[in-house]
Amino acid sequence: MTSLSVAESTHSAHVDSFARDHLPPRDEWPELVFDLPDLRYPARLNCVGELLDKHVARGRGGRTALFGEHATWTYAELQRQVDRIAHVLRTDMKLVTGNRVLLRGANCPMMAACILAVLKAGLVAVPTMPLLRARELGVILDKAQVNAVLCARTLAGELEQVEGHPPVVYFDDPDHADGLEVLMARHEEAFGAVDTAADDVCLISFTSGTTGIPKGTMHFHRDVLAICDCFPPHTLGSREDDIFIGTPPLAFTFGLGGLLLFPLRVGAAGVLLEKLTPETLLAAIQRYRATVCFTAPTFYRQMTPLVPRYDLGSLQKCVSAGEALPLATRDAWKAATGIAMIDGIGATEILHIFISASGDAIRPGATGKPVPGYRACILDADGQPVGPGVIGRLAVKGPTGCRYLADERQRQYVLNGWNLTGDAYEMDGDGYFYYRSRTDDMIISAGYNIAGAEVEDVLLRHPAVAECGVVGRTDEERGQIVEAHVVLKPGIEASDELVRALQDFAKAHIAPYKYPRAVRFTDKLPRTETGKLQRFKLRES
Ligand code: 3UK
Repeated sequence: MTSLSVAESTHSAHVDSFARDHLPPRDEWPELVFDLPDLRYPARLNCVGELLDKHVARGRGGRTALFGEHATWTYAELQRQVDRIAHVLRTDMKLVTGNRVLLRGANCPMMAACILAVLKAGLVAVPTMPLLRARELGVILDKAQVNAVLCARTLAGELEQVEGHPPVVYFDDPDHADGLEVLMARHEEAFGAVDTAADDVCLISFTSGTTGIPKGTMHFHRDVLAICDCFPPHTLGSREDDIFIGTPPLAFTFGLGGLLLFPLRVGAAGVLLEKLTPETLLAAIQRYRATVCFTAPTFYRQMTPLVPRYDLGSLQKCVSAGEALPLATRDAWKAATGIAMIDGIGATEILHIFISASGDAIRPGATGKPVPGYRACILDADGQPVGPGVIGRLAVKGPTGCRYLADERQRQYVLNGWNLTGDAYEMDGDGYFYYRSRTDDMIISAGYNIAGAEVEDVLLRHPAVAECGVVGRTDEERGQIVEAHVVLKPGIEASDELVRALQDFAKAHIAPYKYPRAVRFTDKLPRTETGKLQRFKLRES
């Protein structure tokens, strides 16, 4: 039997076939399943047509789409900005379909408009984290063979240090004759969404991986809509009168989905804020009357004691993702706000959340069940499915999945059609999924398997503890010992007595062999820009 090559399978709109040519071979892709009727998209599809133009065409152009610190745009205004940027990309910058455009900016309406314009113009967006340094940008520019850059003027520094970087147009730069705002002003006419194939690549998202060389994950126009049609309607229950707010950067798919794509899909509004602290996020929820919040567990922990100072009456739903949500954090947030958090595990490779639960379906300690549209199971070391009560490797499939840009690690992430996220999980008899640890972070001490997250959850319940990270430290006698790195609450002094108190507290609440034999106090835990604890740094410290 002959099979069509990837390039022949659909009629790509891409003149520059780089992205398509660098997809992994078809037999290394995960199996894609389209279990819901809503996931059957037409063969020709430009996601921006659905997310933006459709609302304007249906007479909803006057509704607010984006709130920002310096601009608030209705759907019609956002469309006008997007169309002008698309003209600049295609006419002034002479880009052809399939070209890659690197994007660099803090969360703000203009950054959002740039991303949408790249997609609408049939180009491929490569969004990057604002904090990346020249060396890291260089790797991405090279790996994705980037053709042009749209960059916020304030973030010019690191980019300009990259030798031989592609042409850049700066935004938030209204006084500069070559700035994006001046170029945009010359284009008044509408820009029709390029007639892309549903499986044309539109986004290369680099993993926020805590170690190793970043991996570019490639996603299609239909993937962008698929994530909007799984978690938001089925778990979150998003509606057109929702106002979405939160912290993750638009360059992190958690933020791209939660703050831009999900609101646009239902005609709701997103609030995009540049520099957020626990105080400013709470103040912004109050000010914008936000209804849905997306952030990481550590941010919820930091906001919890401050909640009584703000009017959060508008807030209805709180989504936590990026790392495991300790039960202690869930309970404290519920006590402070009355809101039961929606925990959800997502991954850059899969684009967004695939296991979660909300409302009455929440089971304490579990992440939840597969989001409608996704399937999940637990595999053992040989790739065989295991039943309830056995810890193994989390395996997922759905309408989206891992396709690395030219990367050998594709074969590690995909096994027999399943995406292996690198997480150790356990299922119960009712099909709920419980996070245990990253596969390579399981602590093995004197023959016992110990999940750091469980020890962290206990320590977080102690009144002296603000933050903690638990890792395995090499030990001659036991192989590894459990070591806790603890940040104390303000005003609490570290002492040997406190070490013993924390150890006794752990022994009293979980099996005593899991208690932290070593406790180290620190001012701050090392975290990525996406809120993930960098355990390897704790182990090295
Ligand atoms: C971990 C979680 C336990 C887990 C992400 C929502 O985090 C996202 O993507 P990344 O590629 O990291 C993926 C890994 O992060 N993780 C994320 N959420 C949870 N672990 N409980 C959770 N709720 O190790 C996973 O494999 O940075 C999250 C939406 C989009 C995303 N990209």
